Amino acid sequence: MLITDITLRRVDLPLEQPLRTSIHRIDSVSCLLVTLTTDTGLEGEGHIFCFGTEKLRVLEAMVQAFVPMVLNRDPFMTEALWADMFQNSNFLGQAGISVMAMTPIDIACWDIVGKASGQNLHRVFGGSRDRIATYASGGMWLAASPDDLVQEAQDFLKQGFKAMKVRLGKLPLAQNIERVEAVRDTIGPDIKLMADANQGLSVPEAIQLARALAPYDLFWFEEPVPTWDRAGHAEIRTAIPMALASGETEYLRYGIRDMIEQKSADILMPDLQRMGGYTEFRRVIGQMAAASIPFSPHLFTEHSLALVTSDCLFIEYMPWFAPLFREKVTINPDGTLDIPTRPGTGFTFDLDALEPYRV
Ligand code: SMN
Ligand code: MG
Repeated sequence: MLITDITLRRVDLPLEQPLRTSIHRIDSVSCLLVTLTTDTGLEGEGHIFCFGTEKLRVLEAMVQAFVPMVLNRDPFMTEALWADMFQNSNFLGQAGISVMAMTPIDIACWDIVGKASGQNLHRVFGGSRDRIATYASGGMWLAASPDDLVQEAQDFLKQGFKAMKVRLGKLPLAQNIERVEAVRDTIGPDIKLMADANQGLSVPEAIQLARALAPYDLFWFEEPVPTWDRAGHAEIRTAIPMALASGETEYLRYGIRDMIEQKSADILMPDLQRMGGYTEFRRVIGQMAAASIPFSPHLFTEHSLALVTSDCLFIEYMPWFAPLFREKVTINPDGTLDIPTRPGTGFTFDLDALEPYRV
């Protein structure tokens, strides 16, 4: 089987209102859709995203730069293609845009592998279960007031979520505490609650805040300080009463290795587009397993379902990418998501519905 064509599409998905975290200002979710065509007629799909269409063109240009090395390749030879794209990125840098651009190509190749075998990739990679716990992440942003947080937490409960994540950040200590308290009081003791500071704190601030949050039984405290401060992560981790989760901003096995070596996190959160796709993410699953560190993939609700192993704690439920696909994920009454059994990733682009959002 050979890849004969590659099609790139840009779509800009609007949000009801701009979102804020400590470090993000998000007006729209801008996605690059990549479709590989093969000489058998099988097609594979993958996507990456950024915030804003200006940067989307940068991602697109990098994917285009890989096209000559993708055409006429066997999509089953994922290791070889990944290694070639990675080596080819050396001069521009083997992280950031280069790695992100490898991602949709790698995912699309695996999508073809799954479709060719008639199996979902979760089974191709070694199936572990048919459902996985999820947590609500599409809300409780930094601009939300405590009253807004109460409302959003109630909405999440109504939708069936048994776990949810609130954003914290560079706010006065009392305000950060008030936010967590408002949510915990709303959801009661049996719902899991996570808090994400999005790198917004200093080490002493993070330790002070996390200790003050002890009464609210956080399942994890996420990304307290900048991602490059791995020693700071480790210092916080040993000083606080709850699990520290981090890793969404790291690249590849090397970033995750450094976090493991420096004991920076109790729970790791690799991000599919910063791992360069399934090929590398699966290596990283091995790394994390060897270190006995459980993981929860960052964002990418649909495409991360294939990566669920016995060490996966949660899939993040972020609704951003749902409009891309014909198939929808639904929350079961027990707060889990079904892992699809449809071939490939199990998700296919809804190109007709996306037509109004093309840029
Ligand atoms: C997050 C990351 C990127 C954009 C928005 C929110 C957040 C998360 O860190 O973990 O969901
Ligand atoms: Mg986060």
